[in-house]
Amino acid sequence: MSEAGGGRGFGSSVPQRAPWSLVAATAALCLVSATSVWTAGASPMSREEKQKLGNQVLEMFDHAYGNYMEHAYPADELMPLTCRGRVRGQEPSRGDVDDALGKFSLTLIDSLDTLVVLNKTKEFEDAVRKVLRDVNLDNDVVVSVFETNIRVLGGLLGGHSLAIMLKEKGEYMQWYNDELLQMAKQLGYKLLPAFNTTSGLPYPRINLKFGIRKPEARTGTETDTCTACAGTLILEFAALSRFTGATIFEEYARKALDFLWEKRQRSSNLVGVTINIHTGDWVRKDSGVGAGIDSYYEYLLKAYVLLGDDSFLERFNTHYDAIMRYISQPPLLLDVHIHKPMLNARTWMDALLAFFPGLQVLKGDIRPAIETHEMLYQVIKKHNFLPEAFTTDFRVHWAQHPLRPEFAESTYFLYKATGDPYYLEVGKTLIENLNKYARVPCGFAAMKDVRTGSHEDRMDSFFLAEMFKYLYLLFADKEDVIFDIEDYIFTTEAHLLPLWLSTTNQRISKKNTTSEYTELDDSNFDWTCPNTQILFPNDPLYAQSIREPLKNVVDKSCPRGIIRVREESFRSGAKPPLRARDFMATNPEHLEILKKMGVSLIHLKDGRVQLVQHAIQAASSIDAEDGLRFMQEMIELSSQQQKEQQLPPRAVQIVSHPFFGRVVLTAGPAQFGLDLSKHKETRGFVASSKPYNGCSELTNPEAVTGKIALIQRGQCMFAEKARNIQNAGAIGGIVIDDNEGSSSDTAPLFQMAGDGKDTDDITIPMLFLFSKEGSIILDAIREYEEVEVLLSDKAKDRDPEMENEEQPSSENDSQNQSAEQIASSSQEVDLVDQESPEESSLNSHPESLSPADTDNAASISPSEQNSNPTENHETTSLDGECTDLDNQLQEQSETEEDSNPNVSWGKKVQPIDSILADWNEDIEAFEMMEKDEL
Ligand code: DMJ
Repeated sequence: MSEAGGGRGFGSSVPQRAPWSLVAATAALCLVSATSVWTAGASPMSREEKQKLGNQVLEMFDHAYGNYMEHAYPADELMPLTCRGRVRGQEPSRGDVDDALGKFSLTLIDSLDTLVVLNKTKEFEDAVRKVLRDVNLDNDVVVSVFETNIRVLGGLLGGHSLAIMLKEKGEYMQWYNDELLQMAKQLGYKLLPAFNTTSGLPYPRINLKFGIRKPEARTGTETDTCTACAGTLILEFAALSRFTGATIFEEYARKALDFLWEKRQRSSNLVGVTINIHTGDWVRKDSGVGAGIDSYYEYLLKAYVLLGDDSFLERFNTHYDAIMRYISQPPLLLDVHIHKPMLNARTWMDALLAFFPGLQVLKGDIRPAIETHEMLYQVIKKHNFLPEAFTTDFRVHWAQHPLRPEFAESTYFLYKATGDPYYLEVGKTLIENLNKYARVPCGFAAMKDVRTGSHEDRMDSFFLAEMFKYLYLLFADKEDVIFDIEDYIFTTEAHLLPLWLSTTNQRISKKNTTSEYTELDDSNFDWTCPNTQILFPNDPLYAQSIREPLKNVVDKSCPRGIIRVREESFRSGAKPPLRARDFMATNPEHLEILKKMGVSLIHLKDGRVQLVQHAIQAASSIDAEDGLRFMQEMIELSSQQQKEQQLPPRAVQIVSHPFFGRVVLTAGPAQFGLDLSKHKETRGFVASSKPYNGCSELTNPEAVTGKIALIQRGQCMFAEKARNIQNAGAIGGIVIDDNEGSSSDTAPLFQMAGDGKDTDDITIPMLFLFSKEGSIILDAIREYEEVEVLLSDKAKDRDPEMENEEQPSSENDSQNQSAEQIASSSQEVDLVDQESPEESSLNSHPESLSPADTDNAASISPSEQNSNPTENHETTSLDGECTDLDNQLQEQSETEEDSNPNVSWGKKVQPIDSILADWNEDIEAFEMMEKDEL
């Protein structure tokens, strides 16, 4: 898509403005531009290069937005692999993720203010006209209240904010008469019925046409919502009230926030992930800063900035103090239990927490922001993108990456706060990776698996709302944006709301809750503005000096070695409690410890051993608590290792013109034939076999010889198909599902099993594609005839050279690429090897949980009763490299103890009854947590 008139790219001349102001909003807002402060450190980036990168971002936006408008609009989102619109009801359901889609041209609305930030004013004008002409907010469709608020209401309000700004300038939008605001108001009224609960917390979903109550609504029976879902409304709702004068919206959003505040866990000052909207009971009591809670904290601080109401800042500070005390273990941010905050609830982190360093910048607490951001960047360098979840030792936990913008957001804010050009280099890497791995001919596709580089047919609207804004602004100088960005605050979806709203229509009565706030000691306010010492240390190398010790934190991490343990116990000379990962059922000392903790072993008939905890039988309440944690660790270890046992998917990468490796399909492996994880990849042109089911001798051997044969699933065993195509001379095979419409987006991948006989005779690689992925290849054959693919365990990097590889590859080429591929994936293979079931006895954990009334149970198989060679191996080989981190932890724990004398987790005595009650809730919450999607 070409940039239409009116758009100004980087480097064009616009009237010079005043230099950056120091502070964007009210007194506590610490978002500062320090670009002029920087004098040394990482090499500064020239204006030319920044402009070049800015223009690259513009071109990428055009590619994403242009393809959406051309191939998907008026649908909600673009499906970039099949190059069409995603219309709810017409595609297989993806569960909760689809609740963002309300048949209201979501991507267009979410993109409105991005167009203005990127100086595409003419396109903005066109887009607003399309929204007014085409969008219907009255569809009979059940949508998420949270997503509709942040993306659609926020999108309309952001569009309105910039439309009136442009109108005032006198050139564009002269015809505009608050039409977007009227739509926003209409939508606001549509969302209000969701708040019809005694608590004031909104229902999680609403039917746009029928609301909640009517039978046709098909919603309104839910009992739970996430904290972020109920606590991320105030910016949009208050803006709507203040723009329109209708106070009801701000009142409802405030009421929900007040309720959440009342329900915080009073001793830890933390909130859980999920809450019952009727009773206010916490349903999930784990607490972090990522999925399910993230933007609740964000909105408390930003509500203070936008509305100038001190109570929001006080609440935020109270929560922030708790976060820094319990959740922050720099550079990690690890979930804990709200009522046992020294107890980690997980051994992994989710990608959504990547926004937190950006929020810390706004708060003015730069040091931990730099540390966490650096850790995240190293994870990205390892996997090209931030996987949806990764473990504390930085292995992939959930492998998808839906092009989330949070890390770019934090990078932008950190650059503004420090002026360190390092963050420009980080942004450059993000741009390169997006182009190299996510760009497809029809937009940008989410990563299905960051390890293989395979794609998902999905481009979420937040990619346009947020990613391009933050990347563009990162490289922009003040004159590259046609308005002053510092006059606005970013919502969680990066929509822009003007700060002047703070003094407009303030007719909402504020609840006086100040007396309820926790007394905070002075140290808490060291983190808040104004603290120019921390924000603007005189040393320009400040950020670099904080990053330096963390340089190799990801590569040299000691597997599972950096989770907080009970430091107090160590220092008092007590033995550290038994960790689940160290447990050996053959070690009498361990069995003795188990007994003390109230954990008994039951030998099951099938040879497995079941662990059951009766807290009441523990020697003391502290032992009971240790037992509780041991059981929880055992369950988590078990589920994590079950996950690791699943064979990682393989990749089918289309390498011929016009794909050039940009489309990567997720494929299932086979239990027979060439193992692509151990051997080189196979590259070749594809040809359909005859008969297509491959169940008898092929009648077209000349067509498949030297090629990768396509065969349809069904009618005979996979191994039989493999033999038939191998006999016909094929060098590989792709089985395509015969179940029309199936897709790896909606169905779990599986391995193709052998036929029960010896399959050693099958030497070619075989992969499985669901029907949707298979049809991408079949469509490509129809269109381009010659289609060449690469079968591998990880997609090959798409460097520009691949575009020159239009000639059919010779065997030599293939060998060379193989070497390259093996080299590029060796790190990954090692990692997988380390975790392979053969090497880790705990990998074969058959989890069996029996949350009987007061019992906690987990089962292990006999093979698990030995020591864990993987753990031993990993710990031994990395021992030396863990020293730094261990020291850091030691130092951190000492600091924690100094600054927090009230916390003495090891000594806290909790009555057995309350431990049992907590445990039952924990175990349910834990099971739900594992099931939950981000
Ligand atoms: C966005 O829709 C918003 O930032 C939300 O708060 C959570 N994250 C997604 C994008 O990852």
